[in-house]
Parts: sequence; C-alpha cells; structure tokens
Amino acid sequence: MFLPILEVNAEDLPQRAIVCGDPRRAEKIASRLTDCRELAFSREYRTFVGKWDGIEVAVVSHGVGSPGAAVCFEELIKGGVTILIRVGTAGSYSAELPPGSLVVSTAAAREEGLTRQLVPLGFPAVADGQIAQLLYENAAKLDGIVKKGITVSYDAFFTGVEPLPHDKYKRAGIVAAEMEISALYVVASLRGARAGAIVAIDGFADADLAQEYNPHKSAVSEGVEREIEAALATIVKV
Ligand code: R1X
Repeated sequence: MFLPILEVNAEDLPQRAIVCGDPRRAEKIASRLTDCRELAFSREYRTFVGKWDGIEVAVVSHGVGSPGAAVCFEELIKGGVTILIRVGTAGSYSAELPPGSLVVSTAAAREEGLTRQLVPLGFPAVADGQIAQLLYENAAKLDGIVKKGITVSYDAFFTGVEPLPHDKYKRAGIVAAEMEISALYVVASLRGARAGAIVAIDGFADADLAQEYNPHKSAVSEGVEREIEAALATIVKV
C-alpha cells in the first residue's frame, strides 16, 4: 500500500515510530540509528527507518500543528505502525520547569480544532500508560528535571485578540502547552494504536513568566538530546 501524503510504501514501515515536528530533528534522531535510510521527504513529512538495539524503528517529522500532524499519524497507522512516541518541545506553565526540563504527557487538554471534528469533546486524549511510565523512568535516569503530567494542545502559537486560557489551565494543574499531543492521543485511540509523548521545555507559555521566545538555547538542545535518548530506550521496550 502506498501512503500518498507521506509518499512511503507501507511495506517499508516498521511497527514502531518516533515522531517529531521538525524535519531536521527527525534527521538528528535518525542519525543515531544503525542501518538507517531515508524513505521520503514530502512536504513537512520526512521519513527514515533504521534500527535501535536491533529493533526496527521509523523516525518521521509531522510539522507544526494538529491537522498536519494528524495526517502523518493517520497514514503511519494505516501503514501498520502501532506504537508512536512524540519527541517535541513545549512551553512551561511553571518556574519549576525552566527551559531544558522534560515533561512526559500523560494526557492532553483538547484546545485544538482538529480532534473535535473526529470525536466529541468528552472523549479523552490520553497516553498509553506503559509508554508514559517507561518514558518517565528512562528520562529520570538522565540529568535534569523530569515531570509527568497533563499538557494542553492549542492551535494558536501567536495570540491574536482573544487570550488563550493559559491561566485556567495553569490553575487546573496543567504543566505545559504545545500543539500536537492531543491529536496524537485521539488519533491513536480511535485507530487502535498506542502513543506517548515527551517534550523538552523551550520557554514559558505562562504570561507571568513569558520572555521573548528563543528556543535556540543550549539548555533546550541538551533537553532535546535527553528526550531523544529516553524515547529510543522506551520504544524498543514496548
Ligand atoms: O508543539 C509546538 C509546535 O510544534 C512546539 O513547538 C512548535 C512551535 O514552535
């Protein structure tokens, strides 16, 4: 079966996939694999396959935002992928989680517009329990701050005239904000796949803490390296 948007043949895909927003990050993750080859680079979707610990893994970029990312998740699952781990970045809601900290998302508030077109809002966007636990344990073995908690996924990155409900979610105990985890969890649940996500904090989403957004800091790159390590250690054990 040919997957027309990823431009990949399903026969070339393994069961396990690490997904990330940035095509350059996909290349960075793939460079750690053995027997690695690039299958396609179509739109924002860059697909590699290789091996980690002798087990076949795909690494695929999904771009920014839920609708585009969901296209990637849907095609991967159609192509036979059953385990997906997102390795991403997010804005923190707390001074205790500064840039470079890692967050394992146990569930995501559905503030994006995509998933409500798939299933009513009462349906939860929730991680696979084993994947979330293993991501947390593997990340906690490394240096730095790691937290497990609920995240929120928005469509808007830059705010317009309507404020985003950061304050309400912060008061509800949500730890970080990003743009694709709820789509991943909902699509995975609806299609019978298992998913988890780990994100490196690259700034503050909380208005009280917000500074000029600059994700190009060494603390963030180090966090990304650690989350890649935790994701690779996890994906071969589930
Ligand atoms: O999920 C968010 C989005 O993909 C995190 O980083 C991107 C925006 O810079």
